[in-house]
Amino acid sequence: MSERSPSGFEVMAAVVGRVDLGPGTVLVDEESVTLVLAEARSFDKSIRFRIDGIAAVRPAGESVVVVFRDASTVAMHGSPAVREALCGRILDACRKVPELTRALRAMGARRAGLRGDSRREVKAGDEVRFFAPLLAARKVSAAIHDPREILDAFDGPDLAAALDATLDHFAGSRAGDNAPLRRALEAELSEAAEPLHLALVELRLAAESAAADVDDLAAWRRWSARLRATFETADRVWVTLDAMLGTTPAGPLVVHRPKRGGRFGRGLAILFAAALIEALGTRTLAAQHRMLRVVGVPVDTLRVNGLDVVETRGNEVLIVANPDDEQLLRSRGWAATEVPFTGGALRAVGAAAPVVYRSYDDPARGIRAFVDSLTRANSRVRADTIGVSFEGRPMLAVKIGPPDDSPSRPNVFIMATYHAREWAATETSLRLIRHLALAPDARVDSLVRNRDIWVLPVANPDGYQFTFTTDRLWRKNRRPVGPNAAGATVFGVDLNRNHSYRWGFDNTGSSGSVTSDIYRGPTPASELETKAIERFHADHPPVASISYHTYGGLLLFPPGHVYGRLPPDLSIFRALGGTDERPAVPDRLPASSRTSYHAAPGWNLYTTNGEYTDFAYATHGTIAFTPELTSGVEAGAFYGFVFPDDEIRLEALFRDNLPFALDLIESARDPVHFRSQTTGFAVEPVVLESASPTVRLRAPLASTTVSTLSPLAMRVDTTVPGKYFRRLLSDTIGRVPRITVSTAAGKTDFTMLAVGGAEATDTAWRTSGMAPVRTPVVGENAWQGQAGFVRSPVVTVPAGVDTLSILYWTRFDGAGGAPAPHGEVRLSTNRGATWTRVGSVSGEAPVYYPERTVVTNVAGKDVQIEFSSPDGMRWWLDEISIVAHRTTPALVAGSELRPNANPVRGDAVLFNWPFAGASGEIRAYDFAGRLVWRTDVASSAITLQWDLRARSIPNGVYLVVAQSQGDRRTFKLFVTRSRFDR
Ligand code: 0X9
Ligand code: ZN
Ligand code: CA
Repeated sequence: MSERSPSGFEVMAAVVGRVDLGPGTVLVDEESVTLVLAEARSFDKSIRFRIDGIAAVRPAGESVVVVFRDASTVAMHGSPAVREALCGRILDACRKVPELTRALRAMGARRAGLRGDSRREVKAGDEVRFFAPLLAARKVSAAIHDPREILDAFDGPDLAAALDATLDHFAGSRAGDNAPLRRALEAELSEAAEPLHLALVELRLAAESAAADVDDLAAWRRWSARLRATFETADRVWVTLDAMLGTTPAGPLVVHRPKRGGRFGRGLAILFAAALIEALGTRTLAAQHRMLRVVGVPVDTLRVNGLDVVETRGNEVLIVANPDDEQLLRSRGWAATEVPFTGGALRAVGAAAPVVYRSYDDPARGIRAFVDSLTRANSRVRADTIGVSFEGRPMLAVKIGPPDDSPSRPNVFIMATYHAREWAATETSLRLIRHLALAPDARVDSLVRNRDIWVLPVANPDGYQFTFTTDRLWRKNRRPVGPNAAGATVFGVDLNRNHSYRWGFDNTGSSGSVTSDIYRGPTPASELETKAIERFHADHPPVASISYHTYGGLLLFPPGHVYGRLPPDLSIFRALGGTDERPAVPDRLPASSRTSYHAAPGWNLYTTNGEYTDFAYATHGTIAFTPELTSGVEAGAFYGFVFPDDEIRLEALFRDNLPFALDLIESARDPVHFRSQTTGFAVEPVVLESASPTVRLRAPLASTTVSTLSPLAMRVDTTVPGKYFRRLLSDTIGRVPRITVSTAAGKTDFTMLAVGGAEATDTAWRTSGMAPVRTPVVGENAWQGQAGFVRSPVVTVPAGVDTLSILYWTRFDGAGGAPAPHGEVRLSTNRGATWTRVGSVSGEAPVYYPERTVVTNVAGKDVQIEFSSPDGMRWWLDEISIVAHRTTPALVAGSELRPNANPVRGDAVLFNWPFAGASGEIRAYDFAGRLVWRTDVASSAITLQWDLRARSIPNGVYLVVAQSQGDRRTFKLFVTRSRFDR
C-alpha cells in the first residue's frame, strides 16, 4: 500500500463519455483515479474509477484519454506538463508490481535484525539466500518507471540461474566433499524446486508478451499475475526446502523425501543407486568419435564404405568417425584431418555437468526427472512409456492434452534424438512440451485440446546417455552387434536406418557393416527402440509427425531413398515446409550460414534407407518431417553437432522452430485444406508438375480426367504411395498448347505460354554461359552451365489469369545440405529492366526431376523468366514450360442453394441458382444481420458470383438467402480468406 499522498493534477476540463464536466482536480492513487469537480453539475462532486478497470491510457491532442475495459472513456484536458505527468502517473498505477507475500516480507524483517539462537541464524541465512534474488528484483523494480526495465528486473533466466546456484550451495554446504551425497541432495532439492522453475518459465513467457507491447495493459496484468504466482510458489517451495534441509549444515545428512506421486518413483530410486556407483569412479573410458575432414574422395565412395557423412563442402567431406572408421580410412590411404569444434567447445567426458542440457539418467535434472516433475506440476501432461530400450531405460513419451487417445482427435507424434549426439533436438522437444503444456495463447490451447499429441524427447535413450558419460559424438543405439576386424565387440545400430520400409534398399543409404555408424541392423526393425516406435505408429497412426535431428537447417520430407522422387502429397509438404523464398522456419541464430531452413525431399541432402519419415509416410500416410536444426555454424565458428550449452541460443533455436511445429499440429485436422499463416501457402488441389514431354500432375484421389485436344490416357504413379493425392502420368506427348484437368471439385485449364529446352527450334530463348549439352530429358539437348543464364521470351499473361507455373526438368550438383551453390528462378515484368527472385534450387539432385515455381499477380502482364546460376553451381535445365492456369469450380446442380466452396478462401464464391427457370433475388447477411450483398437473378441464370473484393467483405459467417416467388433457400457460408489472398 502506498503511504504517499495521492497526486493531484489541476485539469481544465474533464469529459466523461460525452458529458463535459468542467475544470477540476484529478487524484491518482494505487487503486483509483478520482475526478474532483470544481462545480458539481448534475453529478456528484467527485467521480472515482478503479485502476484495474483501465484498458488503455493515451495522450490525444490536448487531452489525456483513459479507456476503460467496458469501452467507456474519460478525457481530461490540461497543460502539456499536466498531461504528461497525468499519463505517466496513471500508467505507473496500472503497471503495479505485485506486493511481496507474507513469508517474503517476514524474511525481510528477520534480516533487518532478528537475533536468536545459532540454529535460527543458520536458517535465516539459508532463507536470505533463497529469497534474496526475488527481493532484490522487487526492490529494483520499485525504483524504476520504465516498463521494460521493470520486466528486465525479473528476468526469468537470471532468477532461474540464481535459484540453481542457491540449490547448489545448499547441497554443497550439507554434503561437503562427499560427491555422491552431494548429487543425491542436489537431486532432491531441485526436484522440490521444480514448481518454482516452471513458474519462472511462465513468468518469462508472460514478460515476453508484455515487452512486445508495453502499452498493452492486459498483457501487463497477465505478467503481474504470473509474478504474484511466482512469489507464492517461492513461498511454498521454501517451506518444503526448509523441511528438507534441516538445521545442521555439515552433520549427517537427513533428507526428508517429499512424497512421490509420480509413476517413476521406483525407476528414479534405481537410477539414483546407479549414479552413486558412477560417481564413485568406476567409469571406463572408451575410444571416442571424432569429426574428420576427408578431401578428394567422392562422397558416395565414402558412403558405400559405411562412413557417416555429415556435410559436403566442395571436394571436402565432413564425416564423424569411430575408431574402426579411422582404421578403414588408414587402410585405404585416405587422408583425414580432425575438424575442431570452435563454437560450443566439445565437452570432455567427466567435465563439469552441462548447464542446460539434461542427460537421460541424472536423478536431479535428467529427462526422467524432468518428465516426472512436469507431470506432477501440470495436469495437462501425462507420462507414457512406449517401450524399453536395450539397456532397460523406459522410452518416455509425454502426452499433452486429454489423457486418452480419442478417434475424434487427430494424432500427432513428435520425436527427437534418434541420433545420440543430437542434444539440441531433445532440448527443442522439451521446450515444445513445456510450451504446449503451458498453452500461453488461445491457438495453442485449442490445438492441445483438439489433438492427441505425444512427444518422445529421446528416441535413443541408451545412446543419448552414453554421450553424457563416454563419447560425446556417439550416434547409434548401444546394443552389441558383433566383432570388428580385430575381434572386439562393437555396439550399435543406426535407428534411422533400421525402419522396416525399404530397409537395406542399397548400400549408400545404409550399411551392412556392424562397425559402420550407418549400420542398418541385422533385419528390418530389429531394434527394440525401432520396434517400439513402429508399434506406437500402428497403435496410434499419426496424421503428422516430426523427428528432430541436428544439424543443417533443413526440413526434410519423404522420400529419401531414391534421388529425384517426389511424394504425391507434395502440396501438403510444401504448404507446411515452404520454400527458400517463403520459408517456414527462420534461422535467427547469430551468423548462422542460413537465414532460413531449406525444405526438400530427403534425397536433396543424401539418400537414406530404413529411415523414419519414409517409413511413416509409406506405412501410415503420416505427413512426416525431419527438421535438421540450424546450420552448425556461428559467426565463422563451427559447432556441428555440439550446439552450445547455452540457454539463450537454445531458446532462440526453439523459438525459430515453434511456428512450424504448431502449423504441423494444426494441419493434422485436415491436411488437404490446410493453409499456413507462416509460409502463406495453401495446399493446392490440382498441380501440374510437367507439361512436356509427359503430363505429370498431382490431383485428389477422387476421379480425375485429363485432356489435351482429346482425352489423355493417364496412369497412376505407384513408385511412392501417397495418402491424400495421387500422381498421374501420361506417355510422352511432347509440347501441347493446352491441358485440361477435371476433378470432382472443378476444371483447371492450363495454357502453355512458352516452352523451351535447348532444341534448335527454341530460338526465342536466350542464354549466356549456359550451353546445350547432349544429356537431355527429351530432344537433342538440355541447357547446362555453371554461370550465366537461360532466359525465356517475353510472354503476355492473359487477362483474368492470375497464376503462372514455371515448370522445368532439372538436375544440379550443389552441396547436400548446403545453401550454396544454388540456382535462381527470376521474373521480370518490365522486359528485363529488373528481376525478382521467385524460386531457387540447392543441394543434391544428380538425376532429372520436375521442379516448379509459382508466380501470382501477373494477370495481363508481359513477363519474362530467367534461370541464373550465380555462384558456380553446375545446373542442367530442360523442357522449361511457362504455363498460365485457371480453375473453374464445379457446381452442384439441384434445388438446394450451394456454394462452390465453404469455407471460402478465394476472392469470389459461386452459387448455383436453385430455382431453375424462375427469376428471383439472392442476398447475403453478415452475422449482425446487415445486408452485405444483393442481386436480382434472371430466369436464365445458372450460377451467380459474389465478388468478395467488391465491398471488401471481411472474414466471418454469412447467411445467404435465395428467394423466388415466395420460395426460399438459405445457406450458412464461412469466409476465411488469409491475408495472403488480398
Ligand atoms: O542421416 C540421417 O539420418 C539424418 N541426418 S543426420 O545428420 N541427423 O544423421 C537425415 C535423414 C533424412 N533423410 C534423408 N536424407 N534421406
Ligand atoms: Zn540425426
Ligand atoms: Ca531438350
